[in-house]
Amino acid sequence: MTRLQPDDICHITPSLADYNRNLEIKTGRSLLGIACHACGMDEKAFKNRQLDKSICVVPVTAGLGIISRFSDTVAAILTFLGCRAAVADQPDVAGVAHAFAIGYDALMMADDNRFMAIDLHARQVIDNADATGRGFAAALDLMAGGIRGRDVLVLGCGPVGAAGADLLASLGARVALLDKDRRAAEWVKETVSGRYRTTDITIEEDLETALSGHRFILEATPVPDIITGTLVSPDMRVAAPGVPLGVSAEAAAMLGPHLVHDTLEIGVAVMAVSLFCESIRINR
Ligand code: 2YH
Repeated sequence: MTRLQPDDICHITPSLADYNRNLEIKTGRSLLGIACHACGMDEKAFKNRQLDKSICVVPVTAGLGIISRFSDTVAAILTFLGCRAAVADQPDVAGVAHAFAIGYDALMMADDNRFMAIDLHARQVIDNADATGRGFAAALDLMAGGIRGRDVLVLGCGPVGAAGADLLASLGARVALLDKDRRAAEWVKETVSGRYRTTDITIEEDLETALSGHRFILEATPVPDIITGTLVSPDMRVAAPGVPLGVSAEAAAMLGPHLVHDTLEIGVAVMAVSLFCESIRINR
């Protein structure tokens, strides 16, 4: 798993409004709209109910330690979405205790391996990798104008790609999987096929061949630049949650508005909406 670097995230807070506008141009929906779409949630209903919720972001010193601006940036994204969010004034256990004592509704915290949101009322846990996969799959569905019945290629069958493949299959896409470890692709195929009782999940063997046969791509590998300019076609739509970006600079320029990529925003937005969806369900 890629550990985020300060350079991956330092641009996020000052450019949230621009990023949001760009998402609207690319997908027709805002950051919150994409997150609601990933959760099968009506955006208006969500907006009306979420405003009284508070989230505490707790810095974590374990492992390789604090990433400069990580917690601030997560809190800024949550605030941008309309949540009441703040960073705990102490890290680790003291920060968790502070969040309980103050009465926050949820926590967000990350170490080197996992980034989780924890609902302190409903005891629900949301994983960032799962949320990120679902969020970018939702963005791809929107860019495609509906993915039902279409062929989608998922590159990378780790937790992000697996979650993306799952949502795409649930939306009725025919999903082709490619991973350098064929067993990872087989596992996702088996799991998703079983869940949705579909025979529309296949495995590809070769990147070039797979890309030449697909317009809609979920790029969820941690490998930089695997989609080069020569592999891009003018009608492609690419959602790329992978860090570092798996699309070369030349390919990204060719794709222009048909590429969605970020390092934190969509994943955090889907985590927030997932938390509050569950609260809405439970409070009914
Ligand atoms: O970057 C990471 C992990 N690779 C998980 C990311 C999941 N997409 N973690 C961030 C660590 C943050 C640090 N402990 C802090 O500043 O609190």
